Amino acid sequence: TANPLPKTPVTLLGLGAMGTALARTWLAAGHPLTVWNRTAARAGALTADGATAATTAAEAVAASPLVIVCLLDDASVEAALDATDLTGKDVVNLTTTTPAQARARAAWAEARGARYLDGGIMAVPPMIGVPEAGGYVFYSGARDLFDAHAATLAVPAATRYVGTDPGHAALHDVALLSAMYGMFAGAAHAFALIRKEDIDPATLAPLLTEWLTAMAAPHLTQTADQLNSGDYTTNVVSNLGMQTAGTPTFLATAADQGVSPELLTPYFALMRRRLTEGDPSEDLTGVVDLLLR
Ligand code: FVH
Repeated sequence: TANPLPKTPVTLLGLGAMGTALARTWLAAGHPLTVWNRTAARAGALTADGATAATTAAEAVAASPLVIVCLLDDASVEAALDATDLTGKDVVNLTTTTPAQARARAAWAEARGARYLDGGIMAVPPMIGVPEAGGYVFYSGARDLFDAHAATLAVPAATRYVGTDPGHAALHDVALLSAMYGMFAGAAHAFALIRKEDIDPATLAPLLTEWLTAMAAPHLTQTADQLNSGDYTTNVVSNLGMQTAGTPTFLATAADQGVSPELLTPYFALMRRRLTEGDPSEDLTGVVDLLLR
């Protein structure tokens, strides 16, 4: 049998919960792995499994052509990479940052002679190395870097390349997580509504899951179509006029149940504003435009 191709050596800066999970997958896949962490003791278990621990970030960067960074924030990335020689290196930054920080970091790395790819991890550590868990990583920035290391980058989690703008991985990451928090806010309100009743939260949870799943795809697809066409009118019954007319029922129910409406009222206020300024036969898409003001 032919010898398998040698695996790309990888350097990983950052052995927090996420960095350690990433490291384990590259080690298991047979990649030579050099690790560095500010608190050196966190490398112990990985070196026992075959990783090489560098004593400085500069030494770690020098060890491999591909340098993965997974630190707390952008400031820690600057602190870790500042005294390193990035000439000729492929830097992949999986640290969560803002899109603006990612763009600035790309320019910063490129000015130091590196190719730069930014990543936004859509997974928690237990999902890393577990493809069936559904986690993945958004990547944006240098396409040639992404293509050159596609197989290595796919070891911890599936990959989704979203364009050459290095800020777009972070932007997709924050957009999805923002939508998630909106959903969590609605769910918190729903659980609060039933909390003082003889209703088991465990029976509400699957109902919420089923309902949100059924609502999500049609709503999101319709919103995207309307934003693209500029025509926000809807021929379905639940238009802006009808939905706004229904909001007092939600507020009265919250009051009756002793629940603060504070998670719902900002959205309802935007619906009312759009209704005042717009057309009752619209969908809810006009709220997007109000947020842009
Ligand atoms: N954990 C998660 O669920 C999320 C999932 C989505 C992606 N995030 C982002 O991943 C980055 C790393 O997260 P983490 O979970 O590994 O975070 P921690 O366990 O808190 O480890 C932080 C590491 O950063 C090092 N560090 C902090 N400050 C500095 C600094 N000034 N200079 C150098 N390194 C620094 C820290 O080192 P130490 O405290 O062990 O010495 C850890 O290695 C993050 O952007 C998440 O938002 C994770």
